[in-house]
Amino acid sequence: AMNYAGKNVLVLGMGKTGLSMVKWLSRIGARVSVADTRTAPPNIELFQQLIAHEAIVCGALKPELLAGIDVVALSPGVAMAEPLVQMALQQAIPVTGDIELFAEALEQYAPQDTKILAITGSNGKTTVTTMVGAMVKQAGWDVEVAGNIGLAALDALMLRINTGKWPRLWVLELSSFQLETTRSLRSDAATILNISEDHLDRYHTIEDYVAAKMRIFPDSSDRCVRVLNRDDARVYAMCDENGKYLTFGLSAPAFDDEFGISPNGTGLCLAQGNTYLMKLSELAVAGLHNAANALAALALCRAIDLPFEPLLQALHAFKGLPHRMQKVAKFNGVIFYDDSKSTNVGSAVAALNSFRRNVILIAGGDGKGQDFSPLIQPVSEHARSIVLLGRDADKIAQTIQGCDVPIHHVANMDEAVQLSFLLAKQGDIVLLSPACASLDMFDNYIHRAKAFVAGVQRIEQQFVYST
Ligand code: UMA
Ligand code: ADP
Repeated sequence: AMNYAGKNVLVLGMGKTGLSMVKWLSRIGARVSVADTRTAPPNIELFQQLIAHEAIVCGALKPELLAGIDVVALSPGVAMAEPLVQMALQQAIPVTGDIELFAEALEQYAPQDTKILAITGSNGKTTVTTMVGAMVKQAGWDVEVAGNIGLAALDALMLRINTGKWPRLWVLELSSFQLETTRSLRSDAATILNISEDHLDRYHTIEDYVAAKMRIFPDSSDRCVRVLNRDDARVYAMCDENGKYLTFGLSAPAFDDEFGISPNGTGLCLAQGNTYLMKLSELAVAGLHNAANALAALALCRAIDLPFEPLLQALHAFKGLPHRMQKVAKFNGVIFYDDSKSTNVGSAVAALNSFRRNVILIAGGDGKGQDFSPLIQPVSEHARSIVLLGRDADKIAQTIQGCDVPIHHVANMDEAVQLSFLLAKQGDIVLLSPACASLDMFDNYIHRAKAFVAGVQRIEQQFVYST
C-alpha cells in the first residue's frame, strides 16, 4: 500500500466522496488540495474548515492544478476521461479513488479476520446491500454497510476508527465509477447482480461499462467467491472455472452451488440445490426481480458461511425501500406505485413485469444515451397507456410507437399524475418508473418522488371531497 505521509494529493470533486477523501488523507498525513469543475460546488464551508482557502479551486480544471502533485484522488462523479485526469496519467501520476483508499486502509489497519462483501450491478444494488446488512445483523455479527448507498466508505471507516470498534464484516455497495479506480479490494465474496444499459453518457460502449463492473472481482487466483446471475448472459460468462463461485437465478437450482426457485408441492420456494429455504409468497417485496435480489443476498451470506436461519428471518422481515416499487396510495380502485429510483431501462422493465394488471406508466427524464427498445415488449404486454415527460420523452415515444399503446405527453409531474388518473380504470395501476435520471427536471429521484406523491395526494383529496 502507498504511504501518503507528506505526499501532495489533489482531490477532484467536492461532494460527499471528496469530503471524505480530504478528511482521510489529511488524517494520514498527506498535503491535500481539492478542485471541482463546478463554480459553486456544495460543502465549500466544510472544506474551508479542513484545508487552506488557497488549496480549494472551483471551476474548469486547469493543468496548473497538477504542479507538484504526487497522487490524484478522483470522486465518482468526475470521469476518467476528464482532460486533467488524462494529463495526470500521461505524467505517470497515480490516480486513485475512495474505495481504493479504503481498501488500502483496511489492509493496513483492520484486524486480520475482517471480511468484505461487495455488490455492484445496474439495478438492485441498494436493495441487496440493505438485505445483506439486515441478514448479517440478524446473524449477530457487527456489520457496517457503506459505499454508493450513501455513507461514503471512508466516512464509515473513520467513524469506526474513532470508536475503536472494527466491524467483523463490511458490506459495500459499489458503482461502476468507484470501481474504475479500485485495484486492491480483497472481498470474500462479490456480485455483479445484472447488467443493462446505463451511464452511457460516461462510457463509450457497454463493454467499457462491463469492464468497470468486472473490476469488483480480483484476479482468478483470489479467494473471492463470485456470486453470478444465471439469467444474465453477460454476467454468467464471468464464471471462473478455477475460482469459487455461486449462482442465482429464477430457474430451479440443480446443484448446491445454485440458488433459485423450485416448486415443492405446495408452491414456489426459494431454494439452494435441493434444499427448500422459504416460500416465495413469504417475501414482502414485490416482483420476481426482488426474488432474484433475495437469492443473491442469500448466496453472498452463505459464501461466508453464515447459518441459514437468521438470514431467512431477516428476509421475512424485509419490507423494501422507499421509491423502489413502493405502494403509496389506493383509491377509486386504482393503486399508485412510486418507483422513482428506476433510472434506467432495466429497472422499468422489471417494474412493468411485476404486474399482471393494466399499468398506466409515467416515464421519461434524462435517458443518459440509453436504447429504450427493451421497453417494447413489457409495454405491449402490461401497459394501458404511457404518459411521458422530460428531456427524452420524444426518444421514448419514437421507440415504443409500434406498441399499439396510446402515448401522451405532459409538461410536468402534476399533469402526469392527473392524466394518469383520468386514464386509469378500476383495478389499474399508476406506476412512476421513469427509466431515466431525474436531473433534467428535479434535484434527484427523491425530489421527483415527492412531486409524484404530492400530485397523487391532491387528487386523492379532491376525490374524497367529491364523493
Ligand atoms: N460533479 C461535477 N464536477 C466535479 C465533481 C462532481 O460536476 O468536479 C458532479 C457529478 O457529475 C455528479 C455530482 O457532482 O453529478 C456528484 O458527484 P460526486 O462525485 O461529488 O458525488 P458524491 O456526492 O461524492 O456522491 C457519490 C455518489 N455519487 C455519484 O457517484 C454521482 C453517491 O451515489 C454515493 O452515495 C456517495 O458518493 C457516497 O459513496 C449516488 C449516485 O447517484 C447515490 N450514484 C450513481 C448511481 O447509483 O447510479 C453512480
Ligand atoms: P441500485 O442501487 O442499483 O440503483 P435499487 O435497489 O436502488 O438499485 O433499485 C433501483 C431500481 O431498480 C428500482 O426501480 C428497483 O425497483 C429496480 N430493481 C431492483 N432490483 C432489480 C433487479 N434485480 N433487476 C431489475 N431492476 C431492479
